[in-house]
Amino acid sequence: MNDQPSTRKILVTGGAGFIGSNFIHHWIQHYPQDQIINLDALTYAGNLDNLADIEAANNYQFVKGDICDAQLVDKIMAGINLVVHFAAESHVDRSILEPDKFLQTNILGTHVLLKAALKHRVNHFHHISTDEVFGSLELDSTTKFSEDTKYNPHSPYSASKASSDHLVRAYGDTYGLPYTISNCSNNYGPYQFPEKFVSLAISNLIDNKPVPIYGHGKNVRDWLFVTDHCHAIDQIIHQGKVGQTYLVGGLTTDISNLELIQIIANLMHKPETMFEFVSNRPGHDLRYAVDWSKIHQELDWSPLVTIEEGLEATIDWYQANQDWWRKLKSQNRAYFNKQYQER
Ligand code: NAD
Ligand code: TDX
Repeated sequence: MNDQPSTRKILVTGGAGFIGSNFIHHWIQHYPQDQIINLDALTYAGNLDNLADIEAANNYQFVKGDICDAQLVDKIMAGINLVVHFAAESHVDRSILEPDKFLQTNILGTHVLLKAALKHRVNHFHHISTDEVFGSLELDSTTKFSEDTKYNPHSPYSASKASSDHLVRAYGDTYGLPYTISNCSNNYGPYQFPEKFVSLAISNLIDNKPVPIYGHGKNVRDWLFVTDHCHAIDQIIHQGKVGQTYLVGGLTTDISNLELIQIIANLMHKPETMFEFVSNRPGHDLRYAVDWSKIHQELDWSPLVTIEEGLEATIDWYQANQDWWRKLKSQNRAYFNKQYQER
């Protein structure tokens, strides 16, 4: 995008989470001249261990705080050139158990950021969103989500993200805030909290525990390796057009949850049968598929990592970083007990 000084002051929200911490690593490696401020409330999903290697770097600063705290956000926003907004409650299952937090952070928190960005004349606000805002596609169809697909969210999570997308566009259309939005598919990779399907599956299988499969397991997701996502955000920030939305997806074609578990089990040399069917997620979307041709044609971005390569790298990382996820699983035992009725 235009009008950026050579040394940028960048506010990353939610940078202690999964994608945010991968993004900060990416940015510091590629643009060491920039100053990054990471504003993160350190909810259960925020983890400073993810950034331990850069915590003392002089181009990086961590601020513990809530994006809903208007006074704090106003103070931090002064002098910021670029906002990259990841902070959110991100887990669909938790949104079914406790929707209030999702509305608070994802909708109201985004609004606090937008107001402050406008007031301080930030040059560019990039909002990270999800393909889940589009709802569900039919199984066995070839239809994909595109930038023109109508919003039709089904979970409190996706409804709150849809709402935040609308607010970002409203601030662009009404007040002229220079924004871009990306709606991406399911990310996987290092540093993902072990509640999401891939990270839960790998960590369970390391312990020879079965992977819980919701419903019939035929649900389909589009899988995006997290470094491919970080490159896409980078492209949008540098080449994207103000007021545009870009869909970002991976290299998979209609892999069901059951098939994905079989691939993971094979890569880990575990029996393919090491899963168990459990009760379905209420409102469980059947199929997501992302047409990423706009970002490919306009910004020359494509995903590079195949599902096998990405899963291999992810499995290696979870094998080598068992302290990282064991601590999180044990600290969050109450959630896992409630969600999976483990005793
Ligand atoms: P995550 O849950 O791993 O991390 C979220 C981060 O936000 C955490 O560090 C948390 O502490 C922080 N946070 C939460 N509430 C906050 C608040 N009120 N104030 C400040 N910080 C707060 O999430 P993720 O998977 O890294 O997702 C990042 C973004 O990408 C989210 O906006 C999510 O909706 C979106 N997204 C994620 C995926 C995916 O597959 N993970 C896919 C599409 C879109
Ligand atoms: O134990 C499980 N068993 C199971 O069958 C879990 C945790 C999930 N699933 C299924 C549900 C989905 O069909 O696996 C699929 C993927 O589930 P999640 O990892 O929870 O991802 P999803 O619900 O698709 O949402 C994710 O991708 C889009 C992220 O959590 C969101 O933040 C993102 O917007």
